[in-house]
Amino acid sequence: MTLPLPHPALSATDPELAALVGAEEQLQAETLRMIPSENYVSRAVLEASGTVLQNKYSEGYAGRRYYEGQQNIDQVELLAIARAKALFGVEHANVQPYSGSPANLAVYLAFAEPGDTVMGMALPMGGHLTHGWGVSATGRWFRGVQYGVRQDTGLTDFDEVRELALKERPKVIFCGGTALPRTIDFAAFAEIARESGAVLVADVAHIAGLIAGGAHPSPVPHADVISTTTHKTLRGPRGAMLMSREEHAKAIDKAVFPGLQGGPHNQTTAAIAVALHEAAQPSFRSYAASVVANAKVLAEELLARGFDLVSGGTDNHLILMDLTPKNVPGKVAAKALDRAGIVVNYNTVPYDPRKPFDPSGVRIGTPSLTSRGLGTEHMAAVADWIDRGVSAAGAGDEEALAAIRAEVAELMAEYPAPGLSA
Ligand code: DSN
Repeated sequence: MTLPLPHPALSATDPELAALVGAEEQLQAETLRMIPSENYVSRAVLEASGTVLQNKYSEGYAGRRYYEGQQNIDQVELLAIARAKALFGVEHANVQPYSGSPANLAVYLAFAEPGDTVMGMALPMGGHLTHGWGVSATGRWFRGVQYGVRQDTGLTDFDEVRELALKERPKVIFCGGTALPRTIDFAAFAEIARESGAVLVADVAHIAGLIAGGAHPSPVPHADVISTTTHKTLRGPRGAMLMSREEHAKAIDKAVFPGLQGGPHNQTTAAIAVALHEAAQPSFRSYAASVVANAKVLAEELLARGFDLVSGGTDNHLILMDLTPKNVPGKVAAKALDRAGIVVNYNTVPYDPRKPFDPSGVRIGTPSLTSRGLGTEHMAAVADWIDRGVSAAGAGDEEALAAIRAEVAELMAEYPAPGLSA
């Protein structure tokens, strides 16, 4: 399939917008996309999210809606729920949250009152805004207490987590985050949550696809609630799900609707159902294993080139690099790599002396490149490009960046992206 993809109605009605979509297709096709929370969805997922399901209001749940005409919508939502339950082995699934932040807000609404103490990993340590960080509503409306990682190992300090939980007695403890390169020990968090009387929420947004594909341990049966987006390693549309034991089903459903949201985005629910179907296929297990294998080899290749990796490497899809020893700030490196056709994001590293908008680190990951079919044999080249790109960033060498961009585009042309190819 040649790019841009045909969008005949859009091109006829709004050529200006169609041109932007076409340019984005081109950009996604010719660059090496390494933001660990991004991916490529299949044509099937894209098609499902662009259907007339868009036209329907469906406040409520299947069989209990506030609008008529739900004959098909109920089936769509029930299908998505059944597939989520089967794939993750959970008793209850709510597929209506609009995205990860609303999903997490619904959890607070279900289990805490304003002013209650809640606990999660601090954002600069690898947590998420919605895990009680100060600038987020969750840190303003609740009393957020935050744990981190050890400075010497970059790993969760469970003694600190336990001590804090027993001292502060939070209503809710979140585990998981956005910049965690290591396996999450759900059992250890569950023990602490039990001891301190908290509800344990596993936010597995980053690793949901790895869990579904058997490449990361499951939070079932340790966590009371599992929160996830659907568009990262799970390779679905931009959306979210909350899963739990049956005992929490009512509280969660009530919190999502009518507690927090209005009508579910039915076109997204349909696309989630498709993604869950895809994730249940044997090929998805190979995909998940390859994401991790690629990340591990890439980490080794980067270490061999003198990069400092938080925690010394990775167990999953994500690598967090501290560029301090390279004398290049994370933002400078990320912007230069972008010009070189390698799309990453600048990121704080634990105990970062620099500011979040100008931090020391860069966060990279392998979900997207693995979706295109790149394997461990390509990771030396990827590490080389990153190494040359970071050096060029430090030296202000635009020619070197342009040369990398051409090499990247050449390889990408050989590995068409799902959704952008036939
Ligand atoms: N924005 C997501 C990420 O990049 O990890 C988290 O919400």
